[in-house]
Amino acid sequence: MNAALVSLEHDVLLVVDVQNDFCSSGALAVPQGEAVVPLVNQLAQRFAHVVLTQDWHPPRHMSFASSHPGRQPFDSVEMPYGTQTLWPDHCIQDSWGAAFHPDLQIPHAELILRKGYRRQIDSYSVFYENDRSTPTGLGGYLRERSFRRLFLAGLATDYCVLYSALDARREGFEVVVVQEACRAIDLDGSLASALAAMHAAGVEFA
Ligand code: VGL
Ligand code: ZN
Repeated sequence: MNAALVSLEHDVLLVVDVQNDFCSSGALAVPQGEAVVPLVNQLAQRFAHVVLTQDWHPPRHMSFASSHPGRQPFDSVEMPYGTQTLWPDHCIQDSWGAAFHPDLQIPHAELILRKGYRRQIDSYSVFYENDRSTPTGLGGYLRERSFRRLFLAGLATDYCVLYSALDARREGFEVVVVQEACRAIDLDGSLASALAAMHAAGVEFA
């Protein structure tokens, strides 16, 4: 990606869920999750505007397998809003796992957006919860600040980054996914289908 192509005024870098639980020693480790940290740090220096997001669940969140007796992590269950993958307990509010990776260094980040704090609904996208209709408020924030183009980096490519990128397109933003600064969980081919869905939605890749 050419730094000269970044508009300092209308571009924003969205750093998605670079939290301990998504890194190697975390509860929902994304393979090589921590490898994005130095890349994201460098990338952030090219942007005047950076937003960080944090997966932020209360204890006994309904996306946790432990909230469904007899179910295992990575099973699927039907929730009132649709099919939900069950995860190990992760990113519990104010825990070590929910904290940003200690090497993440983006002091000029202007907003930290938390999501997934309602016990009954998961939220992969940073724009809408998994019912696809409850907004996080980020769309309004970005519009009010006149951002037009979103660069996405972080974890995980096939969940939070995917759903955020698709919703951002729906909200009318240009979207660039910085693929080398993302890592995937890759359950049953979910990375390949995520890349295809993002291409089809007009997401660009850098
Ligand atoms: C995520 C699974 C569960 C993500 C969050 O940020 O990609 N994935 N919670
Ligand atoms: Zn989560």
